Amino acid sequence: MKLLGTPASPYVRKVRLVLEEKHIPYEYLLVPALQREAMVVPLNPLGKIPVLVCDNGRAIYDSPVIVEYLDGLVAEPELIPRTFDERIEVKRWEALGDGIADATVLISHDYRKPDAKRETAEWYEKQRKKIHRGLAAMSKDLGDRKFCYGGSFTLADIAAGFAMGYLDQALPELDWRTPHPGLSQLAERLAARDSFRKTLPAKAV
Ligand SMILES: N[C@@H](CCC(=O)N[C@@H](CS)C(=O)NCC(=O)O)C(=O)O
Repeated sequence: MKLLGTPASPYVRKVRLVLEEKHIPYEYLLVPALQREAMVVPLNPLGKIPVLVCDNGRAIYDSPVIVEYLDGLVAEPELIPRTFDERIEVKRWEALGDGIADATVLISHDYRKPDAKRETAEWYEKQRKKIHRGLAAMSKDLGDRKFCYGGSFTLADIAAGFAMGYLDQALPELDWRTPHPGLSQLAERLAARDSFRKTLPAKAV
């Protein structure tokens, strides 16, 4: 199977973390910015990465669907619990991670616009509040436990890990570690895993 993406995309990293944790071999196809439309739109009408292309040509998007597909394709290690309630809880963690990444992407992309085209201070505050509230919910739910959900590593840990990693790279000035020491320790544990080390981008965009 092939994964279309770029190292700068947090959602691509989330999918790569799942591929690495499950030891699924894949070909990583880097999509240059100028070729995004030509390469991605025929596979995903929304024009977004990541896209997973199966060996039979089936294209799967977006990242929550890809992740669910991969977890069903290869049973072990189980990243999304099979039990209904547990599954929903882990997917809620995924929604928190995705939401924090969404707000971070918006801010980080806006930074690169010329001053006259930048969003207002209120807009920035609104996005930052989403990040802070998302982290506060993660922090509360993590408590003093080792894993985000249950007694083992799941997609919930990947969700928290990719979102915190992206925050560190894209908005290094936002100090989330001081108010959330438990999350900070979780981030250190996750960063030491092979999957996180292997997928750490040189630079976030
Ligand atoms: N919800 C999507 C988000 C994917 C996404 O927004 N990807 C960005 C790159 S970080 C993209 O391709 N943006 C191009 C566009 O929106 O046209 C997912 O989880 O896969």
